[in-house]
Amino acid sequence: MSPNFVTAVAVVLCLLGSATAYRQLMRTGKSGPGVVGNDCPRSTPWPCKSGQCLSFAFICDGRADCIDGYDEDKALCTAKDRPASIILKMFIQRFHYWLIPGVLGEGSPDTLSKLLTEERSVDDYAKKVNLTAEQRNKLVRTMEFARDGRVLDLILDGMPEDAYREAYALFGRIVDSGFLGSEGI
Ligand SMILES: [Ca+2]
Repeated sequence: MSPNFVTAVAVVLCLLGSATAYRQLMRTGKSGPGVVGNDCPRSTPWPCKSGQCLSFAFICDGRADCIDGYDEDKALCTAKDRPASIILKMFIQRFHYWLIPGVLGEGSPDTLSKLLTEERSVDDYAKKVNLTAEQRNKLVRTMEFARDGRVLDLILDGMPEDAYREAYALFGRIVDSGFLGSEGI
């Protein structure tokens, strides 16, 4: 199991934990160390805010199963599919001379990593970072090359060789989460 995966799972568990705490608070009017767990059975351990219990398979599967649709909440599902922003931030810091502004645009590693984790699509990201059309296309191309394992094309495009493993894992995962829309297929 890769550290990235473990961190991502930890982030999702935190999000799920805060949803549980929220529901507990709504029901009992109190929270704190004495309040743990939820009333859902083991087979369907995830509590909707609206009170139903779901198995993990129903979270972010594209169909609303909670009455209020919280299992398909955009922020929840984007975070579930993306690398943790702390991992992205370390990657961007390490290779900033390649990535900023050449690939990701202008911004601090902190800001850019958060936007890459949270923005639904490359166009939303491009707007927030004020990318030109040319910069946006370069970002799309870099992510596609990384996802497809085209090392040589990435190097010809300016990638330092030792950035490849992380670029492949991190950008590949962002593309797989639907960041490029129909362009990423
Ligand atoms: Ca669902």
